[in-house]
Amino acid sequence: MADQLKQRPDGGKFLGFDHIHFWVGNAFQAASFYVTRFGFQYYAYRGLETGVRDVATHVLRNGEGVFFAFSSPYGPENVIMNTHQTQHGDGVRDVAFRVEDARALYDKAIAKGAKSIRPPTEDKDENGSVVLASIQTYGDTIHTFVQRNDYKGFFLPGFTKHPKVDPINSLLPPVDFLVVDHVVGNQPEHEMVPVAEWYEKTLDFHRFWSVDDSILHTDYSSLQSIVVADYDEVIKMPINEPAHGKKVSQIQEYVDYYTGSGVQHIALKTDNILKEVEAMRARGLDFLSIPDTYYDNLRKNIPHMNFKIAEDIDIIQKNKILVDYDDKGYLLQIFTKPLEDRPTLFIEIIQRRNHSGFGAGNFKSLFQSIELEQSIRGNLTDNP
Ligand code: TYF
Ligand code: FE
Repeated sequence: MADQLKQRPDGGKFLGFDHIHFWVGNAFQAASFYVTRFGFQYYAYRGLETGVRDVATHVLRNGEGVFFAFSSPYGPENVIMNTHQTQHGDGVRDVAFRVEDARALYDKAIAKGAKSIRPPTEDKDENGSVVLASIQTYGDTIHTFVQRNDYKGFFLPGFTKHPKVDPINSLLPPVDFLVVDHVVGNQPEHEMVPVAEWYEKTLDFHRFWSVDDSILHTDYSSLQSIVVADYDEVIKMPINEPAHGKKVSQIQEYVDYYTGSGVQHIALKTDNILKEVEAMRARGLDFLSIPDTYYDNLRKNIPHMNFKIAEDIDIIQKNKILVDYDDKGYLLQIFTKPLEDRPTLFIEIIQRRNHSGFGAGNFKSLFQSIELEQSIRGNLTDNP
């Protein structure tokens, strides 16, 4: 938990993750993948048909709390987007935070040394106004502060209601997410601590939790992680780096294929993970596999738990969902395989029952399962 609960920092509250903005090679098709496999709905659009001639953006939503935007350039003129595509492939450009006061947070971050991407602007249309401001974080990733002044339109000024109503969601079982629970950033070796310190310094985040490679290792690869969070702990950002093991760390594999730092996974929170995972499996989404021995161990530990796991363990096992617990509560989590040809971004689904951890008790089994995939890709090679 939080090391220090000092006084509330100035600059106003963080209200949560506003949206995740992906820069991709083909936003039209990437959006369709998240609709089909994850049950997102088309929400907002901006592009040629709305008079925007350089970049197409498709915005999806799931429930009231999860918004994913996908953008692609229409041509070679947008050098920043095209270079991003060449370097990173499809990836997360912007982890946008919903805030009370975008200007105040931006001004404070800049005063503390953050690099500006977009000075504060007030954007308006007939549906109200928002204030947006952006700063650079690790690698080519940015944070936009989104201050919604009771904005009533679709997503942001300049967007229209997405024209597409996809019949696929009425043919397939629904998937319901609540909010983005956390967003994880992978760093090259020796860059985790400076990145965590950047969040402490420029955004007044604090260390929520950390683990070093003595816990986070398998026989082969290892990693370290520091979780930083805002004062209210509505934004949680684990920061990973590879640690030296016998084989190339999964974090190093990410850094090699993403070409540097970037978002490794987005965790989506649900209240009914069994329903959600069965629905996503029916939609053809692939998850990491977990050996049956994991569930043999779990069953042995159940009599010693201080609470009852409400879900049926047979169904948890059938779906390869992971269970972590302490003396007060438990969490259920599962991880997709990478969602692109480059082994970079994946999604976690998480359900919490009085447990605010990240699944440390599962790390060994989880990392063995990730390494199995890494080895199938020919990337679990010896470390020099
Ligand atoms: O967010 C977390 O910390 C957990 C565990 O490469 C995790 O989801 C950490 C590192 C990793 C995969 C999962
Ligand atoms: Fe996670």
